[in-house]
Amino acid sequence: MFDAFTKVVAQADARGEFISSGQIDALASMVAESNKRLDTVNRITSNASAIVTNAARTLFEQQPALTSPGGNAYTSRRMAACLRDMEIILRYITYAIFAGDASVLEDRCLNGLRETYLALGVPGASVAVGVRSMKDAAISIANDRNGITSGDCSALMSEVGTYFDRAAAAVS
Ligand code: PEB
Repeated sequence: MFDAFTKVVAQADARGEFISSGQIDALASMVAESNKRLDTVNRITSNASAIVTNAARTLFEQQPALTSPGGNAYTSRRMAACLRDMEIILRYITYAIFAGDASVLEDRCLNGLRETYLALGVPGASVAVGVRSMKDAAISIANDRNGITSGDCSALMSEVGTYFDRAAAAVS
């Protein structure tokens, strides 16, 4: 598991090189902008249950077969497993945003997830729809301009988007 700093160290060491000035500049700007990152993690974390519930509701409206008899979210046991899975994925995404690196998400959540869903008979493409719906909600909450010092969050929001995209791609 890496963060943005240890990733740079591991890459430099693999090449037997010192850390370059370009890498230092990139990390220095990440530190300078870190309040935005922590606020983003805080906003997504404190709205996690609404993000999960709304995304699940949207998914089940779009794919009613999931909650009908025989569907993968039919019975409260499967429904609970589904909501739990979406929450797990969102939680690992908040870790990746915090660390500024996707490795925690890749290694501890997405690695083998497609195969797990295949084995369980859970439709990965439907999970991906749920993840994309969480992406839209999380970014609109994190990027809400109300009541904050206004600044440019476009780079950070696109970084956040990439973690959701990775999760969706990993299961679909
Ligand atoms: C992954 N999900 C399920 C299981 C596992 C995971 C390992 C099997 C064991 C169990 O039921 O608890 N666990 C989960 C995860 C990590 C982990 C992400 C990462 C660290 O450890 N059903 C739907 C939707 C979708 C869904 C499409 C969006 O209709 C999910 C939610 N996951 C779902 C369902 C089950 C499941 C299990 C329904 C139960 C399947 C079953 O037992 O029939």
